[in-house]
Amino acid sequence: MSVPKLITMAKIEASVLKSKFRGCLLGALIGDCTGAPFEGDTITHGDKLVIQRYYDKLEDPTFTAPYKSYTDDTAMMKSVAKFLTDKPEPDYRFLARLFVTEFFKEPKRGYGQNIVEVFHKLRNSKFEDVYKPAKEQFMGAGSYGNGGAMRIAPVALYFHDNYKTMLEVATNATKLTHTNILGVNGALLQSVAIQLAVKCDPEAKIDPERFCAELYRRMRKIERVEEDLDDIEEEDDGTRKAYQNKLRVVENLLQKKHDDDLDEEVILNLGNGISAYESVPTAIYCFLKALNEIPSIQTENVFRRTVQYAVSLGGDTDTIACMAGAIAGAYLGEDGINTALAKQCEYYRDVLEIADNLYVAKEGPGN
Ligand code: R7I
Ligand code: MG
Ligand code: MG
Repeated sequence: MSVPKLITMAKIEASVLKSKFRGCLLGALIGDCTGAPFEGDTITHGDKLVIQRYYDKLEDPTFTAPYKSYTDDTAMMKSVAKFLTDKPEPDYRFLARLFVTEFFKEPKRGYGQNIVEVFHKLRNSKFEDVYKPAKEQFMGAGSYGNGGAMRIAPVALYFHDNYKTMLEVATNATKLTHTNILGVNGALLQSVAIQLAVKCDPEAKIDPERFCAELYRRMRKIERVEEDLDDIEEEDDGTRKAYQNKLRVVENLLQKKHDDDLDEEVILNLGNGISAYESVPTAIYCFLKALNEIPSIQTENVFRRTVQYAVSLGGDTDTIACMAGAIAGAYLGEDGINTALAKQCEYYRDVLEIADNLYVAKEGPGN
């Protein structure tokens, strides 16, 4: 991919950064809450019209309905934020305890099947070796679910100015539950995408091709590390370059003209599943595609377009919309998000408070 470099801001003003912290976590919440009712669905052309009307209503300030509940995506993101806000240095045992406490407090938030087993093992072992239970899953292969990626936004925000530490903390935070290299690298890709979106000027239009090329450049380095490992076979190129290959697909799909058949191609080639590999690149594609108009979606608002498009692909809708929403919110900031839509979500005010606390923990109270 030899495209010109992405233009990012040299310095981010305090008020803009604060708004981006809010936008990112709010974006994740809205994607989770509004996407959850469609999780696991196959979406037909008719369903897309229903989804259009659903978001029209949610954006209408006079519309009253019971709030949309959040799921495990937000529940776990909460713990990641607390882990960064409450201690001066990363304490992964503390994070493992937060995950487990949150789960046993409200187990019915739609958690993945495997991760529930990890939580039980962590609790039963009294958190002795917090990395052991996750390593044992799937006969030692570890989970490649998207659970690591869906909750990673606070890490990308907190370390927005420190790329190396962001990758290190994201890796360790993910490995508490997901040790498969596809699960870990999926979380890294999502954190890299959010960090890059934070650096983009909300007043200037992002060039999707350049954004994608930048992600590709970074994943090439991240995935190259694995080449040194003896236990990965040379011919296992699918795993070694999984995300680089997916980003090439993203780039290719972005160049195609939109119609319903293209959505099918997206689902077929990028995926809409529960694995990180079949959902993180999809979320990135949703964000980049929604920067421009999408004929089947009637809205002027980029954030809404991102989330609505993600949901219209079906499958793991809460999580793909959560991840796409986090990236869009990190780019646009809180101002890019319709308040009426945000207010339809459970935990809306709390998420703003979490974002502000994270911002203060990072930038200091005077900023
Ligand atoms: O990744 P995880 O936290 O699940 C997140 C998803 C999101 O969509 C949430 O909204 C919620 O619905 O769940 O939880 P895991 O249990 O670790 O992974 C999810 C699922 O991926 C597992 O239950 C398996 O079905 C599948 N999976 C695997 N299957 C076979 N081999 C993950 N890793 C493997 C594997 O190595
Ligand atoms: Mg969920
Ligand atoms: Mg999900």
